[in-house]
Amino acid sequence: MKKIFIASVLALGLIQVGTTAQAYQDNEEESAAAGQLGDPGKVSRTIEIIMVDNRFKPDEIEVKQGETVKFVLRNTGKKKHEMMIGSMAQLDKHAKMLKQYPDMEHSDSSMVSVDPGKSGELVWQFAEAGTVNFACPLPGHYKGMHGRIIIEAK
Ligand SMILES: [Cu+2]
Repeated sequence: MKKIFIASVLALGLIQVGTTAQAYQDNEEESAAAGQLGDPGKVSRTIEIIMVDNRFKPDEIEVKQGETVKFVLRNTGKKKHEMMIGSMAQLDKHAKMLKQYPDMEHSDSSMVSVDPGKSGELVWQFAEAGTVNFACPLPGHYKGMHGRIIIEAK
């Protein structure tokens, strides 16, 4: 039984590596810099995103290079959700870790965790033009809970 379990964990690992490689091919020009935590005093725009079980609405957002955006996340679902901003590689890595260790305490400046019926905020400054991804990295959510932020050049 133990052997079967280990084999399936390895198989999942391989699938995720495959997905990452595919994402790289799709986004060859994707910037490595997803941006950074923004200064709440410099917010130029507030964008509301609704979290449902298990999707983001909207799941495609356009911003301008250098802009500081305040994301207000409203969780209207029945489960806890998270929004994490990063490259596909960063998101894949984080989701994979959570799949292996679901009870792992995790927090990062690039993410916000929102309980059902609650709201959360994430202020983010976008650096380079290109595409940045966001996702809910929680196990069972990650596959469908994805979005894209398109950063328009100045
Ligand atoms: Cu979620």
